[in-house]
Amino acid sequence: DVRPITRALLSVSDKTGLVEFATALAKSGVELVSTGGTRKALADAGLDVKDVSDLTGFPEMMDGRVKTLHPKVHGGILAIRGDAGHQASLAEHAIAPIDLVVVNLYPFEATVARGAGFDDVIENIDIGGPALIRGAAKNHNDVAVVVDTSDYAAVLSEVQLHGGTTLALRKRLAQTAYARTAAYDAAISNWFATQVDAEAPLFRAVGGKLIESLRYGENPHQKAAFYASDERRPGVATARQVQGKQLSFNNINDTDAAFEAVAEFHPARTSAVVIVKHANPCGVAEGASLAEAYAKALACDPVSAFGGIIAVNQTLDAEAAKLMTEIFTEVIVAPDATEEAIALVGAKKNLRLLLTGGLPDVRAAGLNIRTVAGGLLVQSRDNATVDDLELKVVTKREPTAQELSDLRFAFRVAKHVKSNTIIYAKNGATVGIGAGQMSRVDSARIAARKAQDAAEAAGLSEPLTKGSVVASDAFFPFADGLLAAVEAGATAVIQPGGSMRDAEVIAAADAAGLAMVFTGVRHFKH
Ligand code: 93A
Repeated sequence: DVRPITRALLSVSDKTGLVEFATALAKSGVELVSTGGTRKALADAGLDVKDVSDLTGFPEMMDGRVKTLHPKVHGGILAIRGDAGHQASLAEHAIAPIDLVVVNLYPFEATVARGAGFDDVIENIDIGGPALIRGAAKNHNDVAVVVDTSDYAAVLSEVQLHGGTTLALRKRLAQTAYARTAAYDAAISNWFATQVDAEAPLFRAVGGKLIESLRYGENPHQKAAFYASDERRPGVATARQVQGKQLSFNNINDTDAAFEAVAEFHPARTSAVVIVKHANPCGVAEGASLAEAYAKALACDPVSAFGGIIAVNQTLDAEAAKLMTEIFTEVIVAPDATEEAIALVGAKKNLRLLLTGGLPDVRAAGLNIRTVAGGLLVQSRDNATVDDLELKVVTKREPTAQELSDLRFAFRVAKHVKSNTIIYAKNGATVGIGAGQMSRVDSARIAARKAQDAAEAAGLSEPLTKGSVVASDAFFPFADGLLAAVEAGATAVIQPGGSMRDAEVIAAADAAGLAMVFTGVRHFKH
């Protein structure tokens, strides 16, 4: 698979190491062909070098914009050596084969970096160079391509050792070549983006692949765009939108919160529904069916659920879809949906239906990134799950089996609610959610207040927190938060533990006859 080099085309902007390389090639009997500046540099060094114009029969024209763009050049590069038809074409059109293409491109990136003006930058977009590189790399079976001065040595050593280049080297060079043209075009498109939109460099800084520009950000005066970063994780970034208008920035954020939360519930174990509003769940439930789980989730806070986002952990069925279309909802996101469910949702033109094709793995590693002024904060995802935690009973009373099941449920939900979080839960459903308060006692009170409201709306005599369990995303620093939960009627508690005053909190739990378990793991979310 060694290919001798008879003829080389050299056309380089960066002339580092050029003369030495070309001299060595010439010594090995290689015929040199070059474009204007490169030819001059080689001729000045005393080398015998042909002008590309001698090959093409055309002068370089239009200020050099057209130099090598000619069939005499590209035919010589692209012709398959072992193909009789290609060989006949070479002969018919008197095209000389080119076995080595040495090109480095107009310094586009450097031109942008030195702050050159628009026209100057445009002139530094190389057209002929990438065409030479891509052609030679495509035909790497016969042709070697060098885009990086640091590869001159590798080519020379093979020529000296084998009298030509090996396929292994040509393949490696082809890969390098396409990496270069890809990066070059990316640099051009990124620069163009800055000319179209002043905020583009900011967005570009986040990396990832643009999914779409959004109409606006969190507020209408903010610009926004949506980027993909991990195409393997099923979720809002990879979902197929079956119907409905374009998602907004807030829709995407809320849909993500809902779907990541519902993924905590294994679809083989239970049907689960999460309803999200303003990035926080306002109702979460599991049940024997999605319809049952939805009804239970909705009952937690039907007022907030209006205009919310619904996530389910199983294939959306008609029974659930029918219930969900009864009130105004922005988005439904599901791993999949039956034809019947899709048709039912279809009756609501504005309701978006997203199908993700699966559930994300809650235990998977991943990154969580946010901006701070002038910086980025990066952390690994919170991939802890209550299923993997050893729950330690710290009170005199052990939780009953039902309490334990609800405690696990509540802690699973707490992970997905903004801190400080207090969750009241009963029979596999949230009955009161306190989110995002600066004081844990306030979260406990708000959650109880919401449970009271829901009970009144449902015409119940008792608040739903009566006989519930309570979860806290972080430890109770004082007994007061726990006492607020007792007052609301909770009978069992799940929390990380680890406060300086754990003893005081445990004593208060014992005094109230509560069962309390520690998880040893905290689920802050801000
Ligand atoms: O202006 S171009 O896009 N048109 C061409 O046909 C062409 N062929 C080679 N630029 C072209 N090149 C580039 O010229 C090469 O990529 C290289 O960067 C440069 C070398 O020019 P010179 O040999 O005149 O210094």
